[in-house]
Amino acid sequence: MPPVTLSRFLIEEERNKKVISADLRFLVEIVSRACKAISIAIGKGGIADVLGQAGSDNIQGEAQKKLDVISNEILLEANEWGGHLAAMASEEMEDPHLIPHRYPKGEYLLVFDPLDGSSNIDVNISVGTIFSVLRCPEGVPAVDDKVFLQPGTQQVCAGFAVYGPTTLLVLTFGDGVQCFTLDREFGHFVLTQENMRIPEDTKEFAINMSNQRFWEPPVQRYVEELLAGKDGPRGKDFNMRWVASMVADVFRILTRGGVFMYPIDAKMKDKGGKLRLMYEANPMAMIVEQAGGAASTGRERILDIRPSALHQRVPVILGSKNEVERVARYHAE
Ligand code: P6P
Repeated sequence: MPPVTLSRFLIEEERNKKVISADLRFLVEIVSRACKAISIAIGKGGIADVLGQAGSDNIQGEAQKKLDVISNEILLEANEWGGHLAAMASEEMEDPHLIPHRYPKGEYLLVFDPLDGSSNIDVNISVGTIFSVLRCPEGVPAVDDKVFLQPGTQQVCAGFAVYGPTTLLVLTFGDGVQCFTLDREFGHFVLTQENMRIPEDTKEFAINMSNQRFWEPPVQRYVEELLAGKDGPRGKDFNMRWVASMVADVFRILTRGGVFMYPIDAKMKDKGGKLRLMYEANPMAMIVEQAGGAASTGRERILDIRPSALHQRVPVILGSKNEVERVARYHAE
């Protein structure tokens, strides 16, 4: 049987399973082509002078890398003419990008982190693109940031690309999680993993240990028990991984289990956390739950959060269900 390309998979999801609309299928095709273009831009590295700082800051007050700006532009230009979107929002822009009047508007909202983990770009470590698709509420007086403020349970699609040894595209429409690998020879994405599942137990955790002194007691207790290994209350040894690219850590967890934590800590308590709800935590939470995992702030299910701001930050504990539930239990005690 010939390989199932992304296009064929999407047609069959639309035609046979009625899981998606023609416009949503088109949206994902466009985003996948933008991810291909980003992969090519990143792959040029120092040869094409795309590394280093852009000389500007984003809404988060973070210095933008040239590739942050390039990736954001690629996604905006790829999506604004298609007639499938009402607006877009991005980590790299304070306000939503409205569809220019010269183009038709559609029913969907696309929100994305165009280049997640970009601090790893200059040291050649995997980075990625994370995106989330919502429906634009009908009859709104104006399309502004308020139309994006919907809980993660309202997402109709979530996905991320990993620009690593291979370029991958992980997708869910709420009907399981699929992974596609970019065939660079043909230039299309091919289905390589269907219905990905996260083991409910794990021996591997991911956290930035340099923040340990800032964590709240439940996270201190949880990580101390992991570090105590088989001599401690967990009775088994654990391994640790921290790529500092959420897409890479989450893909590893989708592949072999694990728990990823970016908890609230004292040095960023006023900001609400490190990771952003709308275009990091929510899409990853949908994907992880669709793969049988769990995603919590430690105190509530991430997908239930009612957003108050477009660039809102939240604590994130996600991955193997039994570990996430243990961390939540420690917060409740
Ligand atoms: P730290 C990348 O900047 C990111 O948003 C996530 O991809 C990643 O998990 C995290 O921040 C890394 O944060 O503090 O370890 O550099």
